[in-house]
Amino acid sequence: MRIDVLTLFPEMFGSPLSHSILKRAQEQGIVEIVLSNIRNFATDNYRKVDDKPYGGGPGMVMMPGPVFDCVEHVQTQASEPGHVILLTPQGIPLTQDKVVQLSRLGRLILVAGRYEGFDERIRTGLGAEAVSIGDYVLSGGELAAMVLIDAVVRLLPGALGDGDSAADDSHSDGLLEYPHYTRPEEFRGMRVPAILSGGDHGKIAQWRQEQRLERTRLWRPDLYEKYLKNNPVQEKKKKS
Ligand code: 6GU
Repeated sequence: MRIDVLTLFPEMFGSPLSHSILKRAQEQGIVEIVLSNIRNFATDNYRKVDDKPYGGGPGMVMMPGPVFDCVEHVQTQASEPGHVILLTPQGIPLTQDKVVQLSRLGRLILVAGRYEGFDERIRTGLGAEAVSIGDYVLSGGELAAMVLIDAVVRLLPGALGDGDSAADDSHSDGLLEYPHYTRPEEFRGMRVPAILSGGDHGKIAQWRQEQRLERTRLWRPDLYEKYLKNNPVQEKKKKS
């Protein structure tokens, strides 16, 4: 997969992209991540990329020209035009289902917004999709782009090490993950649940599933309702 990131702050991406799974995936050629500075596509002497909103109101808006030119420039660098995503709090929510869909594409072009937002013609004219990472406001789309990149790249074949698996991640099937324990067996008076060291793998699997249901019900009632709708059998099992 190739991921282009268009941003006014390419330096923000250095550290997250050069550690752990993202670093390894790039070294192994699983993903190529290319950063471009939108300001290099400004056309005036001040390298201006934002301007006042038509109709008035606070803040500044990202101008269409530099973003279009930057997208079109990176599109000349690979055969596929790529799926263009604008990172903005107005976008559709990024969910694990969405991440899985994106991980199946060959090329993503991520545009990180700053200021009050993008001129609307950036979205419509580029056929772009607006994506948000949650219901809170960040100072810009860069951190959101990094979140999206991390979530997508770890799903690419070969990106996770042998010991890791995306299959039983929280959210991969609509429930949160079960609680984990490692040594020591007793820590400051808190013991590992006996069932986990009992060796009965059937009982362990059942306990873990109960824990998943219970913590999802308590902490994410929204996910729990959805899960019960999709898996009506589970409810019966739980009550018995
Ligand atoms: Cl994608 N951008 C900004 N600026 N804030 C956000 C966001 C994106 N997602 C959640 N909050």
